[in-house]
Amino acid sequence: MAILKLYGVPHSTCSKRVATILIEKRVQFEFIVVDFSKKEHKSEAYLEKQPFGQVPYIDDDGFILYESRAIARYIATKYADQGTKLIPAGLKEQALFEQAVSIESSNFDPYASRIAYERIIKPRYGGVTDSAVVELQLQKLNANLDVYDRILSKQKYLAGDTKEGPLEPPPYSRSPSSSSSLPPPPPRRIEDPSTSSRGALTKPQPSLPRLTPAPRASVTQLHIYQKADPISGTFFVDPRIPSTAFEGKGRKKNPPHASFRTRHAPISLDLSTTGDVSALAPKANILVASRSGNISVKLLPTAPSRPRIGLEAESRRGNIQLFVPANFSGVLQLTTRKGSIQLLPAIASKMKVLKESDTEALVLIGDQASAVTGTRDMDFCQLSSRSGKLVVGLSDVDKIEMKVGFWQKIANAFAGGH
Ligand SMILES: N[C@@H](CCC(=O)N[C@@H](CS)C(=O)NCC(=O)O)C(=O)O
Repeated sequence: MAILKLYGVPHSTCSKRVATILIEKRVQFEFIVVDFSKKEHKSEAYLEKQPFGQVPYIDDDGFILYESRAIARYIATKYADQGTKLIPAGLKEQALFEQAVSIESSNFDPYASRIAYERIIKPRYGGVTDSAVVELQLQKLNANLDVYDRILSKQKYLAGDTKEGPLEPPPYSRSPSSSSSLPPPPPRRIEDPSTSSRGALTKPQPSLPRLTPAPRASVTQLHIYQKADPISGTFFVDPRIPSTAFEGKGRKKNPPHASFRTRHAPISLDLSTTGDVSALAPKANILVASRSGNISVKLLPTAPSRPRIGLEAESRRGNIQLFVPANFSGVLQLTTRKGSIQLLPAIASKMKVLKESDTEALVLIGDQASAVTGTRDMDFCQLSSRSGKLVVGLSDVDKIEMKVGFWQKIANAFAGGH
């Protein structure tokens, strides 16, 4: 059977709605980008499939279906026995589920989508936000969110107390890092992160966002920027949803599926991937960047069935340390202009140096046979700092020796130490 094709646009809410369900139900799919700039969605050929000239639609082995909620329902029913259970059994439970679905499409989406259109889509295409429209829609939305709060003060979820329920409205939920000024995310339902697979519905934390260290997708994408607050936590990145980060200005060649950036503050992360290896998105691209903060990344051991990691860590003045697991198989590229490079003993004994100078090192670690077939099946970590120190080690074996600083020496002296 042919792989399901999802025709959509990465930043479109409706496309993300369908992608979210496909991921929750663990259905392999191919995301085919419809080029709005070429008006592909208004072409005769496209209108044959989606007569309203909108995204998304799916082609499931020749079966064409559009309307994102109808697609979501079709996927949830077809794959009822796999992935997250989304539609409850039982007459009354299903009726309450339908009620919640309807609440989203009548009392949330019309307002949120209008605000998103005015504030995000319109300016992107050269238009000007109509703040009177935004104000009015915000008022209506906020009034409805008060009702959400009222419902959720009596029951756990919008559909009742059962865990199965509609996943909306994650597409408009704001990631903790979002710098846009969308209204506060509507769902006030808070789940226990250790049991939840729906982190997008949890209340965002103002700083130090931390996701559960379970290899299940909890938010569709995560892009965190903190000016002065540190970022730390454990994150499993799934590369199957095309990245929407860094569109337009500051566009990156390999847009990251997750990014963690600060201006001055340190970043300390444990990273891994989740989902399955796919020909479409073989690597989970992760960007970790700080202007002057120190960066510390530990890659967690990853099963061969998981996607490879494409890590880019950069700091202008900060130091970067990377620890890789014993089963790491990949290429490391380290570059510095005025800083230094240090490869700790255990990792140094496992690596093959491809290129080395005072300012650059290119090394291969692990299964060297895959290097012959190219780097697609390997991890790739690129570390660069203009004046900071780059240190790479093997997790649990290599140790970084902390130099005792001036103030520490004074403190030790007072404490009777050296
Ligand atoms: N009710 C439809 C709405 C589809 C829709 O509005 N799609 C937007 C993107 S989120 C679109 O294609 N806009 C372009 C247009 O209408 O020309 C669904 O849920 O699929």
